[in-house]
Amino acid sequence: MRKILVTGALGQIGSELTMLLRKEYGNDNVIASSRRYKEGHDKLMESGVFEILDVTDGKQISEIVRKHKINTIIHLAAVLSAVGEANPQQAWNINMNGLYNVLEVAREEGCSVFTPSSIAAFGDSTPKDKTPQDTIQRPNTIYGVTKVAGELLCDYYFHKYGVDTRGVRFPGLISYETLPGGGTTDYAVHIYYEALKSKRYTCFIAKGTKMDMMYMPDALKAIVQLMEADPAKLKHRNAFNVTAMSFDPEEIAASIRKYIPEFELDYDVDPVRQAIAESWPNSLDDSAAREEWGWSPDYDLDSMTKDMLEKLKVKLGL
Ligand code: VAH
Repeated sequence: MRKILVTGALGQIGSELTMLLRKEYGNDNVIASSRRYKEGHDKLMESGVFEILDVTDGKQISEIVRKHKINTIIHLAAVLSAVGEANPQQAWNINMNGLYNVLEVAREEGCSVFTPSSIAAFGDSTPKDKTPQDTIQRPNTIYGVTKVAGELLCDYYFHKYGVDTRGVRFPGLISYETLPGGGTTDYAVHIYYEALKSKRYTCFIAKGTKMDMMYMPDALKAIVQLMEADPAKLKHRNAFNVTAMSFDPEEIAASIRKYIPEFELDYDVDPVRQAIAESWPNSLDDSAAREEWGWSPDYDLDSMTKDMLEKLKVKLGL
């Protein structure tokens, strides 16, 4: 039986993944953890064990893994792209020392590890359209550097020590439960909130800037599907390209206008996040994930927009 520790469990992915895992594996088999407690996660707190955990302290990870007899670590605690550029040293410390500590405990205690990489692991010299699974990876953000290093470190722990490491390269993730924590793709979440609240949005990413995106239900499905995949079929392990759609701000605005015709979009481009976005792919080739573990998304842009607007109306009491 899986006994799972989720790090970063109060973040955009972790807060929803923890609830899904508790439904699939049993409340008592999923331990949520975060560096500090945050308001607004009552159901998560009430439905199972929550531990305060700073992943930069390997001893804390080891104690929690032993205390709860953990055999699977889903490591989500990380600093994202835009916040990382504002504090590269903190990003390196949390993203790299945190992952190293998780892998060391997994090696000592015999745990499997799932940790996501990102399309941020690609840079300007990477082919931008239908970015291949195996290609040039020279990112110029500290977040991207930690993602490439993380992919290589996870591969190393598999080949050197036999630690069952797995992961995907996530595109921008869109969800309505928990706001994203300081990324470049966050505009694609904020735009839905503003469309409902004020029927207008000022976008910090420029017109025509395409990025890969995915609705959160598909991201959660990818995590569980890869975690449970037959290891004999995995030629890749820690960096599967996965995607569901690719759009620019005008295209998501057009999708919103199918439900809110008067929605208006204008721009106030943030040069830092625009530069990051331009260094990332326009679209990914996710055929390796489809072939090796049956990846296939359920949501496209319009079905995501429909569901996001419906769920946010309830959440915002509109
Ligand atoms: C970010 N949401 O914007 C994250 C993600 C591909 C983007 O890694 O930093």
